[in-house]
Amino acid sequence: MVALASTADGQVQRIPEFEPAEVIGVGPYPWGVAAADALGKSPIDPDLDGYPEVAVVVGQLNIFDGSPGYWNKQTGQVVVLRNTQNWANPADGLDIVQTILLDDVQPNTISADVAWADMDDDGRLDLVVSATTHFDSSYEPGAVGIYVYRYDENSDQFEFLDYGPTTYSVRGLTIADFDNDGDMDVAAGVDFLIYPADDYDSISVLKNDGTGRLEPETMLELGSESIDPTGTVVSGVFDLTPGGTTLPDLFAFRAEFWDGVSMTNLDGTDFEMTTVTPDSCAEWDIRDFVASAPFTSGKMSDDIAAVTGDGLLHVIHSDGNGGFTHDCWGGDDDVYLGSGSPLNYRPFGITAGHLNAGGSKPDLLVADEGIVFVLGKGDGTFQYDGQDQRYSPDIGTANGPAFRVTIVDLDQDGFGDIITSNHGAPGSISVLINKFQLISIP
Ligand SMILES: [Ca+2]
Ligand SMILES: [Ca+2]
Ligand SMILES: [Ca+2]
Ligand SMILES: [Ca+2]
Repeated sequence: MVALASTADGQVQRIPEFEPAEVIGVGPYPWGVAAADALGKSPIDPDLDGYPEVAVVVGQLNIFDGSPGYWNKQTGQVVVLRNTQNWANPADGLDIVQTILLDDVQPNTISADVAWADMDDDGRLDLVVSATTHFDSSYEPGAVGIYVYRYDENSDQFEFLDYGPTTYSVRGLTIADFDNDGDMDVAAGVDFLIYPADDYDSISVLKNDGTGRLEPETMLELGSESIDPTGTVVSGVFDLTPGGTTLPDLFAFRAEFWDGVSMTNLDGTDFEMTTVTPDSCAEWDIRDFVASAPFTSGKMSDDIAAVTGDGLLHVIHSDGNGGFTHDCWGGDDDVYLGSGSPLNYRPFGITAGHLNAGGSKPDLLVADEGIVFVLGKGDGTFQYDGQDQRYSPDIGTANGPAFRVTIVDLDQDGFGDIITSNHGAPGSISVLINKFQLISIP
């Protein structure tokens, strides 16, 4: 069975369409959102069932209210939603089953991003949360750093396991086994809400001690004394030299210098820094919009996608040796997403995943108040038509702009569905079920 291709407007991939968005209230100012199969479909049937659960951070801090932002004096949370498998009625597909308060160390803590990973190596996914502070000088600051909540099979809930402090408030989170010892480690970028300040352009790496607890932070300096924090960091395979593929590398942009830094992992602790500069036709003023994925089939290393405030989606191509290339002179490496695209200095999200039948061709989804996606062609370029509304599905009445996004197959029909966290009060997530179906060609 193959997907029926459309050739209208010169486009060769069929554009996925979505059921009307289901909006679920989760609490004030949601930030990061992540999905993975972490629970069974009910407490009575707690074994894993293949259907992904959702975790969304409820930050309690309005990131769009300028610096230092508006904090509502509440502790940051993580809300866990169980996948009930009831996708015949998407309103019944997710149930809130736990609300975790990040008050384990200091109640004035703001939760930022979240990821699923089996930290304690028991075969079940745990929650990793980055924590920033409320930036209100009249209150004691929160305990910034990385929090780990492990799945407990007796309670079918997540319980506090560890807190790894970081020097600065952290936001963007990426999980990988950086030292290749079989245990998942954590890297985080500095929250740009800390701006203005100095020398915040670093990445915090916290290794797993083998039990899910975190070793003391290693700070990776991005080679400057920039006043601009790093915001988001991504991991990927950017180094194909012998031994390089077993050590996940890192990449972050430096907004102040309009460039990026490729961090080649040498041994899990030492990283070799390579500055990546765009061609003279481009300026990379990028903070939160970074994703890595194998956009080029057969190349074995990952590429980087990022969005700038002028509405351009940039793709930079790994050379397999820790470096990157970017051709903006007719090389189709940039996609203009159009007006209404992401604004400078505004944090939003980008994610890679599969939205149509091109299983080996990752697509990209961008939060830009609403959402917009582009379809990967598998050669590092993307199919997109800004005039076609199907590329910008409606997120419903969401009480806030789409902020973080994720692509995950919630109903297990083989096609990626969309979840957005909507950064308002009351805040919500929007769930858009993909209607894509394979069509047999006789
Ligand atoms: Ca599940
Ligand atoms: Ca676990
Ligand atoms: Ca490790
Ligand atoms: Ca689906």
